[in-house]
This record gives sequence, C-alpha cells and structure tokens, in this order.
Amino acid sequence: MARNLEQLRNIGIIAHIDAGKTTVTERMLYYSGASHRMGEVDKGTTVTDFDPEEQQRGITIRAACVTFPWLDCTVNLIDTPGHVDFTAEVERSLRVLDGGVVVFSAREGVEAQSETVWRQADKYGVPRIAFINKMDREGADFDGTFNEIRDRLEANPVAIQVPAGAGPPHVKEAFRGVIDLVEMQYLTFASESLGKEIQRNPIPADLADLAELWHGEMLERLFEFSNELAELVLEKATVPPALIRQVLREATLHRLIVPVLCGSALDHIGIQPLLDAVTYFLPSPADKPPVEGVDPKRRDVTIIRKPRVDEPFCGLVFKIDADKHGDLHYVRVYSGELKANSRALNPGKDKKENVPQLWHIQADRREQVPMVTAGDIVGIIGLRHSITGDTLCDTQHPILLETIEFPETVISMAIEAESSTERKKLADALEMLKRQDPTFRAQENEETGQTLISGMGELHLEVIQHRLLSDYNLNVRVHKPRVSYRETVDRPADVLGECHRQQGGQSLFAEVRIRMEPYPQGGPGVVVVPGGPNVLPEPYLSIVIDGLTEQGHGGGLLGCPLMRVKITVLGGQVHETESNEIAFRYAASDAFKKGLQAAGSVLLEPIMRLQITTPEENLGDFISDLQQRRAIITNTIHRGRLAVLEAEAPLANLFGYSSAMRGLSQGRATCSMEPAAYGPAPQEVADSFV
Ligand SMILES: Nc1nc2c(ncn2[C@@H]2O[C@H](COP(=O)(O)OP(=O)(O)OP(=O)(O)O)[C@@H](O)[C@H]2O)c(=O)[nH]1
Ligand SMILES: [Mg+2]
Repeated sequence: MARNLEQLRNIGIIAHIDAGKTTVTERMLYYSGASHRMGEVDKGTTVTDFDPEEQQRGITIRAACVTFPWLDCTVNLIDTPGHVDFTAEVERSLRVLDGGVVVFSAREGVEAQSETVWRQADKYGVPRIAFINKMDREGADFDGTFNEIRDRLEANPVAIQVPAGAGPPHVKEAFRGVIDLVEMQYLTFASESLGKEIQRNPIPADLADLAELWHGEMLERLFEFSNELAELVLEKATVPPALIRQVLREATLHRLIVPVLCGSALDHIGIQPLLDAVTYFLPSPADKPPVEGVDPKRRDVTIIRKPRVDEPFCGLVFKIDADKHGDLHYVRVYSGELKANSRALNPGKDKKENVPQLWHIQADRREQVPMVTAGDIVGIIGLRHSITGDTLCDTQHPILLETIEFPETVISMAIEAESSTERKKLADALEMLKRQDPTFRAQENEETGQTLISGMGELHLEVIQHRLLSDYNLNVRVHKPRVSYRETVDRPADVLGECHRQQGGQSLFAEVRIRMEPYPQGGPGVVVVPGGPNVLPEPYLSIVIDGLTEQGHGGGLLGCPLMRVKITVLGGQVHETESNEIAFRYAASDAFKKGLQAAGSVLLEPIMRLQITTPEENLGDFISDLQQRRAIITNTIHRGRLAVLEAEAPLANLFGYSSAMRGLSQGRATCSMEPAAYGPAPQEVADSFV
C-alpha cells in the first residue's frame, strides 16, 4: 500500500444513533466508485452494516472499516455505531483515527449521544467537521442545530455551506440543494443519477442575501487565523477560495474551528462536497504529532515515533474479530513498515509475535497484502498473545503505547446452557465474544452452573444472546437482567493489621497501620499511597502497597467490586529477626479486612443519563412517570412542538423503559440513555445484599 502519506485520510464517522452515519458512508462508497450499487439501511443492503443482526435491526452494532479513493487521496473510514451500548466501538475507533466527521440530524439537533462522542473526540484530540444531515425532513432546522453545536458542544462551528430550503418536497421552500460559501455557488444534485451529477450554478437571487450574510460571517470567523485574509476583507477585496480553504484547513487541524456542511444523505444531496471537505480539511497521518509511548522496561522514559516509513515499526491493536480459525486483529500502524511473514514484539506482554498474514479490510471482505506502512490500518491473522489495546513494535526498538480504556459494565444477566454437554461449548463461545468486545464480561459460577454475563445495556446483552444462537447454535436459558452493583466505603477508618503467628517453627511478626476512606475521584478498585516518606522500610512498603492493591481487586463487604476507595499506609512495626515479606503480606491482608469492617460499606448502583424527545402534549405524563422511577429532571428544552427532557435515574428503575415510553407517547417519543455515574443505592436494596 505504498503511497504518499499526505494523501491518506484515516477518519471516523460518529454521531447519535440514527443520525445517518451508515447512509452517509454508503453514499461515499458509491460516489467514489468503491461500490457499484447504492444500498439502503432500511433494506439491510449497506456495505458497512453487513452483519445479519445489524440488517435486521437497522442499526450499526460493530465498527466497520472501508477504504475508497477521493480526489487525489485514499480515505480509510470507520463507520461507528451510535447506540450507547456499543460505545466501545467509538472509543477504540477514535483512539486510532486522525479525523472525524460528526453527523447531526437537522430535525433532532445535538442529541445526547452526539455530546458523548464529541467529548470522546475531544479526549483523543481528533479534529473534525460537522455534517447536518436530514435537511429533507419535516422540522429540519439548520440554524438551530448550528447554534446547538456552538452552545451545547462549546465548539466553534464555521458554516461553509448553508441549505437552500428545508423540509420535504411538499412544503413551501423545500430542501433542494446547498450553497457553497467558499466558492459562492449553488449546488444541486440530479436525482436521476442518484446525485452523482452535480450542477454548480450562480446563487439564485432569492438566496443571495442569505448567502452574503453567511459568507461574511464565515470570513469574520477566520479573521484571527490569517492576516492575509483579514486584510483582503478589510479592503473589501474578493478572498480567493484557495486562501479560504487553506485557512480553514489550518484552523481545523489545530481544532480551533469545526467547518459545518449540510445535506440529505437519503436524498443524495451534499455528500461529494463533504468528501471534498474530508480531503481538504482533515489531517493526514503526516499532520499528526509523533506518537508518544514509554520504554517498556523503564516506564518513566518517554519515546516518540514520527509518522514516517523510515522510523522503526509501531502500531496499536484496536479491534479483534474473533474466529474459530484464527482471530483477525485490526492494527493502526503509526510508524515504519510491517511485512507479512515477519516478527513483531508485543512489549506489554514481553512476547514475540509471528505476523504471518496481512489483510486489507473492506467491511466483510479481505484482500491479502504483502506489506503495510506508517498511517495504514491493517488486519493481521495469526497473532497469539495480543488483545485490544496492545502495542506491536519492532523487536529491536521497543515502545509501549498507551492502551485503550473502556467503560465499566452496568448490567448483568445470568445465563445457563441447556445441557451439560453444551456447557463447554458455551464457555468457548463466551471466550471468543469477550476477545472481540472489551465491554463484555462473562464469569462462570462453578457451584450453580450459571454464567453471569455483563455489558453496557439491555440491547448489548440481547445481541450477545442472539449471537450465541445464530453464530454458535447455542440456545441458552436466560434470567432477568439486573444491575451491576459496586460498593465503596462509608467513612474514614484507621486500623492496625497484624501478623503474629508461627509458621514452620518460625515466628512471624509484622504490623501495618492504614487508613481506609471514601475517595470520590477514584476509579475501580482501590488507590493505595504511602502516608509519607519513610512510613515503612523497603521492601516491606512495596509489599504492603501491592498486597492492598491486589485485595482491592476483589469484592468488598457486600461481595461487589470495590470502587472509589483510598488506602493510606500510615506506618508499622518491623521486628529485627521475625519480620519478613510473608509476614507483611499477612499483615496487609489483615489490615484490609479490618479496614473494610471499620469503614463500613455503601452499595453503589449505576445512574443513567436520559434524554427524551417527546411531543409537548405528552410532557406531563413523562415527567410524572420519571418521578416514580426516582429520576431527577435536570433540564427541559423546547424545540418547536417537541420537548426535550433531560434526567438522571437509577438503571434499576429503567428496565423495559423503551416500551413504557412508547406507551406514554403512542410511539412518537424517542429516548436515549447512557451511564452517567455510580450513586448510592437505596437502603432496601443494600439490605438485600447482607
Ligand atoms: N429523511 C432522511 N432520512 C435519513 C437520512 N439519512 C439517513 N436517514 C434514515 O435514518 C435512518 C438511520 O440511518 P442510518 O444511516 O442507519 O443511521 P446511523 O447513524 O448509521 O445509525 P446507527 O448506526 O444505528 O447509529 C434510516 O432509516 C435512514 O434511511 C436523510 O438524510 N434524510
Ligand atoms: Mg450506522
């Protein structure tokens, strides 16, 4: 795949569910010539939603990679799912991509999940452009959505297009084309050719004022980024489109602005200009700063690799398609080159990996390639030790890149194989599903024969259950889903952990004093720190810290995984002859147990953030229903005849909410929910754990 690095774009399409990502992708593939037939989500015929589960549901579940040419560039694109249960797919894609296209529905504006994916893109420093889709729909509102991008996402949007009209054909001033504010032209897309033919005309008189207004606004927003442009504007001279594009590019790459375009993917309007914008404004791998990692043997030493072919090879495994005949590992190559039939190092696991085959991936099709270089995305078959988030690098030049963090699971469900012969089959199948999905967990309980599976939501677990049946021919009995609880401690407690015992005729002595306390800013497990410089001599201090950290991975008093707990090692007693490492391990374990008892426990439950869009007349019903579910309503926004309710409620009270919601609004409301935080569970739930 040798080519000029400047002519490569690795981009992701991200958005709220149903905004039109897969439809936009499908159109891009068609206009670029990479696919000869234009598929539709509603018919289950798109290239990227190739999985039968996706086709039946009409939603994307797994991120899919495709490649196509545009202008003088090669575009590698990942179509991601919008449903919050599959957020891991967005996380891993954004971690390895260079730029993003964020799709909004002009009718719904900035929705809950648009905010989430926007923040994810911020986290990874991904420059992006925005596409306001569905301009053909009743109630489509370009200005409203544009303002929400500015206000709700706190972005700096710059419109480089505005729509000509809005809404479906039967309305007056229906949506019919777009005005290009850079070239100051009116673009229409011939429907006979499915939008393939574009007419570029002068702006019609009735749209001239609108175009001038937005053109001026665009230039004003670009003032501060270019003196040359500012001077031309002040002199009232025409600013050449090439200069505008150059300034737009610079500012987008530095994430100072977000160019905004619009169209209707379904009606074939506005896709080619969006593709132009991808190549003009989004970064090539060469525009990105060098990747940073650490020396795997000395993690305080930072190492960088420039995005160049002549640097040593490094890449990151970001996705796995598990398969009985050999997993397919997706790798983003950051530097150097990688050949088939070579070896690479997995520095995190300190294992050499054989790299037998390299594959170029086009959704569900693959083509073998002999070599890949910096900037590429490649599939490798034959790796044995690597999992998602692992680095692969040149065996002679180790570098360990930062791994990918995935969110905690919030919901669990017990499942059982139909027969004991199927039990082994089930265990193998779950193992494969776990390999490809880092937000899916499964743990067998030897005593009950049940397996507890956990994931990100009801849909996530339902899809897993379907997969077991369709892909593995396993019919499992399922129990009711329940919330994945966590626990933390209630109050600070100082305790003394002791070891005074005889072992093998030898006296063991150690004492450790610790404080265990709630730590709201902490994550899963416990954070262990020494209380000062010489609280305990080494190696005992390290032994105690490691021992306490390890204990923290187990459950708390109620048997749920611990989180938000801090332990400070305050001091201890060392005996000249009777203290050793084993004694301190015992003392640490004793301190941990006593600490949990003394600090008390608090059961935590997942709290979800909800966003409900409902016709105004049903608003009251929704509010009273939410109150019964222990919800706190955080915001109400009015958009035309629709009301948008934002609330937070415990997941435990939201099972089956989608059908309740349909009942309340005769199917006219839509809702999205995502995990917001863990909060204290009510006492009666906590009591049931004791
Ligand atoms: N009216 C109209 N409908 C559209 C447009 N684009 C997409 N749709 C429809 O909106 C629905 C969702 O489209 P998708 O392309 O699957 O949306 P998505 O963002 O990929 O959805 P997920 O992958 O499930 O998050 C489908 O019924 C599409 O036909 C558009 O521009 N106008
Ligand atoms: Mg999709």
